Amino acid sequence: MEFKLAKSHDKTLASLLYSETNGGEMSEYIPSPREWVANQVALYESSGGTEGLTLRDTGLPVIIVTNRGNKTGATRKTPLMRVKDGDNYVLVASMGGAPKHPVWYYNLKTDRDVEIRDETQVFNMRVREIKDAEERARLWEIAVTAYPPYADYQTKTDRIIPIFVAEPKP
Ligand code: F42
Repeated sequence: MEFKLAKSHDKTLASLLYSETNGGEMSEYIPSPREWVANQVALYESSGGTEGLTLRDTGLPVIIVTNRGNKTGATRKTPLMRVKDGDNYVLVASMGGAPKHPVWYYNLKTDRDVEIRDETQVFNMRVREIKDAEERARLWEIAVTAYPPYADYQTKTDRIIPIFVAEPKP
């Protein structure tokens, strides 16, 4: 019984999130399979960006990146730490220093158009992966200042943690 209630609530919430972010365009929203992540997205978005704004008890701010799945075409929503460089957002594919890139990394490589929700503000942006070593070093410093554990994550993995910058669409 409880399970059924939870499911039907999820469905309502999913369609709410869908209509909020896609303005009616047909695209199914598939929540993250990680419950704590899906819950943060649900709270953040259903409150219009007034609740669920930080990573657990760190007090550090989070944004929600909405993008398209590269195989399903579905709407995906990924909370990330808020790292700003002027008006741009820096997206760090750290996944806690795991050995593999997060799936959203491949989604953003395929479709560079994203929506970024930063609390009550929503921006349509386009991402580009940072390949230039100097540019990456500058943005990495900004990222580690905003969220110091990124430095530990980099020591845990052999991969170079990818960074995207999200810029306002031209
Ligand atoms: N992750 C970070 O990497 N960096 C951060 O700064 C960060 C901050 C953060 C703050 C709050 C919070 O709640 C979470 C935070 N996370 C951060 C975790 C982040 O939100 C992601 O959960 C994490 O990076 C893992 O991303 P992921 O894309 O690998 O997610 C997995 C669990 C996932 O959702 N997998 C899906 C699945 O069903 O297994 C795949 C979803 C998908 O995109 N599928 C594609 C499609 O077409 O729909 C196909 C993908 C393919 O290529 O096969």
